[in-house]
Order: sequence, then C-alpha cells, then structure tokens
Amino acid sequence: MSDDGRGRARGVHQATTLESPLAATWRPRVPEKAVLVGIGRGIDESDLDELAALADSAGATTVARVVQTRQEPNPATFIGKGKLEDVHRAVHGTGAEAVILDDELSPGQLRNLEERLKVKVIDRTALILDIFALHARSREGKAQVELAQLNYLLPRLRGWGEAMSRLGAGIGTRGPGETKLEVDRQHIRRRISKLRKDLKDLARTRDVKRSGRERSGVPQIAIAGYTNAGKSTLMNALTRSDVLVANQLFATLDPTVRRIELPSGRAATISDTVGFVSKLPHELVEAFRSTLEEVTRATLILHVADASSPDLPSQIDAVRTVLHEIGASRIREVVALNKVDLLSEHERARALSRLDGAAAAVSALTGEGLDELMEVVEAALPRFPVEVTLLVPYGREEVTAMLYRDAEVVSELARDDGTIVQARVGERTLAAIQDFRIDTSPDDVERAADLV
Ligand SMILES: Nc1nc2c(ncn2[C@@H]2O[C@H](COP(=O)(O)OP(=O)(O)OP(=O)(O)O)[C@@H](O)[C@H]2O)c(=O)[nH]1
Ligand SMILES: [Mg+2]
Repeated sequence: MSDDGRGRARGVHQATTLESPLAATWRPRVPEKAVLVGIGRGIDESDLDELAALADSAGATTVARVVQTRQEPNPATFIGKGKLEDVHRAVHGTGAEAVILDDELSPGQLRNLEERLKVKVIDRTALILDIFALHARSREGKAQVELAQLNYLLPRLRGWGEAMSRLGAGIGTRGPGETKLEVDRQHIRRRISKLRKDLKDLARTRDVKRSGRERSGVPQIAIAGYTNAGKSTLMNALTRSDVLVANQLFATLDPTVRRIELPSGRAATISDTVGFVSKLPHELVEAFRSTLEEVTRATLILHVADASSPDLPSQIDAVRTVLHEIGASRIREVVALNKVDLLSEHERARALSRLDGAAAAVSALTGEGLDELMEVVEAALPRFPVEVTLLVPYGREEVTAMLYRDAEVVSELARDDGTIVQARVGERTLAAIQDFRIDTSPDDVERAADLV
C-alpha cells in the first residue's frame, strides 16, 4: 500500500501513452480490512449494513464500525474531532488499511482525513464506482464506468497526489508538482471527451435497435429496482434465460432485452439492467444515461423490491427518487414484491397493504405469484386504441395468431365462412388487417394514427 499515492499519480500520467483505460490504474482497489464510518441523526451501527454489503461486493471485510450522531458534517474533516480519534483508534487497533465513509466527501475532506488517519479513505461514491469497475464486462459498460471515475477523479486529483504521497513515502517526498498535475488534468479531460464520443457512438447502435422495437408497437417492460432485489432472477424466471444472478450488489450492469408472452398471448419485450441504490453517484447516472434509457423509454416499469429487506420502504423510495432523476417518474409502474418465500403470511399481507397502486407478491426463486404478476402487468399496459371486427377465412389462421401476438383479441366466433374476430389493435396492425375488416371506417384509421 505504501506507494499507492504515487502509483495512482503515475497511472494518471501513463494515460497518455497507454491504450489501457486509466481507470484500471486509478481504481482505489479497496483493501481487505476496512473501518466503516457514518454520520447522521439518530444513526446506529446497523445503519451501516448496506455500506458493509457494498464493501463486501468490492472485496473488503468490515473490521469495525463507527457512527456519529450529528446533523451537519464537519466542513474540514466530515466527522467531528472526538470521533476522528475513535476512528483512528479503530483503524490502528484492528490493522485496517482503509476507512470507508457512507457519504460523498469533498476533495478537501478526503485529503484531511487521509492526512490524519494515515490510511486510505474511500467515500461512498468511490466505493460504488469501484464495484462498477469490477463488474463492467461490455465495451460500453467499461467506457461508462471509466467516464464516471474520471469525472470523480478530476476535482480530487491534487488532493490525492499530495496526501497520498506524503502518506506512503514518508517525510520529504512530494506529490506530483503543479506542472505535472496540470498535464495530468489535461490528459484526463482529453480522455473524458474521447469516452463521451465513443459512448455516443455506442448509444447510437442501441438507439437504432430500440427505435425498431418502439415502432413495432410492442410494449416494452423495463425491470428496475434496488440492487440485489432479484431483478435478474425475475428476468430469468419470466423468460427462461440466464442473466447473471449473484448475491452481490450491482451484479448486472449491461442491459439485456428479451421477448416475452403476456397471459393473453400478447407479445412484449422485457429488459433487465443496472440496479439502483440510495445516493447513487451522479457521475454514474450521467455516464449510464444510455443504459438507463431502457428504463426511461419503457411503456411500463416493473419495479422489483425485496420484501424481506428491513429497509423495504426506504429502498422503494430510493428507486423512485432515481426514476424521478432520470425522467422516468411518469411511466406507469407495477411493483413486484419479491422474495416473499422468506416472509410469513402475516408479513406478506402487511407488506402488500402498505403499497399503493398495482402490485403483486412474488418469489422469483420459487415461481410463486408470477402468473398473477403478469396479469397485473398486462392490465396496467395501455390498451390498443382501435376496436375492429374481422372475418378471417379458414386457412388464414396466421392472421388470428398475429392478432393474439400483436394486438388484443376480445372475442372469437366460428362461422361457416371463417372466424369473426373482435380485437383492439394499434396503427401498424391496423394496416396489416384492413382486407379482413367487416366494419371499416376511415375515422378509425385517423383516430389510430393520432393515438399511437
Ligand atoms: N429467497 C429468495 N431469494 C431471491 C429471490 N430472488 C432473488 N433472490 C436472491 O437474491 C440475490 C440477488 O438476486 P439478483 O437476481 O442477482 O438481483 P438483482 O436485482 O439482479 O441484483 P443486481 O444486478 O446486483 O442489482 C441472489 O442471491 C438471488 O438468488 C426470491 O424470490 N427469494
Ligand atoms: Mg442483476
């Protein structure tokens, strides 16, 4: 750990010559043993459970927790003076190599804390970025994480250089000089522009695919929810696919889209993507904008919540806050209250009764409640705008099959010359079935065009 600070600064410098992303060299690489620190009104140690889970996902073991009840953080050191001594004792008593704070710190606070505690200090934002960096697989995912990391790093560059080099290399060693720092900053800015451009190009490809889906008129269901709520498990259960499931925070970063069939036979797409968490770093929201468009452009949001979590209400609120931030708060929402296999009858009923709006209790693991959930989802989808009556001759059953898939069949009645089908359809389907209509009216065609 002794040369971390210089290593970091060197990593920044190498960015010009190396093709490899700077982020790989910058990543704080959360050490094994960490002391967790949180402040807040009426806070207790259990309020750091989530931070401990985040630390665990980043590969760190929590060796101590320190909490401080206070309203406002200390502007210089975040935690107050007395508590700082407690943290110092905890660190050096346990041999911890890092202190992890449950909030985002200012660059100055980070620097001051590192100077006083003599170990690496990681804030909540850096920790989450670290987990994202560990889990990024696709080119787009990696570029998104790196962009978020660089945006985080830029204003903190000077502080880290100074504090860390002093820390690691002993008295007399300086951090990178001002000139070098300025050069580093320029490299980072250039890299940020390049990443933004690359991501724009990658987003365009995704956009083309999505526009195709949107034009098809097939409803798009986006799974969203708190990290580890069981989104990928639910996706797999509903589509029999094999998206990665792990008891880890932010296991999924890349979006997956699959086709599913709703109870009536109507087709829809369903997507699984990155999970949310409270205080989701804004750097990530910016960098993951195109991934999050899976959610912001959906017809319906299937909000998966972990009913077995003691923090259920605050997790639901946190997810809704992020949905609001990304501009998805007006999209219809169905809540899937997941993991009810871990609840008693009584707890289940209580959890459900607290929810407003469309919801169903499910277990993605056992499959319980999934049929009912899909009924609720289908009922919540916007209906097709035009009601039509068709005569489908025998031998043209593909027309009826298409209606079941792409529209809503209201009734079917067999006659000598074919089947009378009453259905509600959208604009595209309307064009395809004109020849079979026995109720055609030009008004409907116009109305459909307006509404779709
Ligand atoms: N008991 C129980 N466990 C579940 C259920 N659904 C998911 N899990 C478990 O919860 C953990 C997280 O599941 P994931 O499907 O990976 O959760 P996710 O929401 O996709 O998580 P991220 O992608 O990391 O945000 C795994 O250990 C699952 O096995 C359920 O209905 N009951
Ligand atoms: Mg997942």
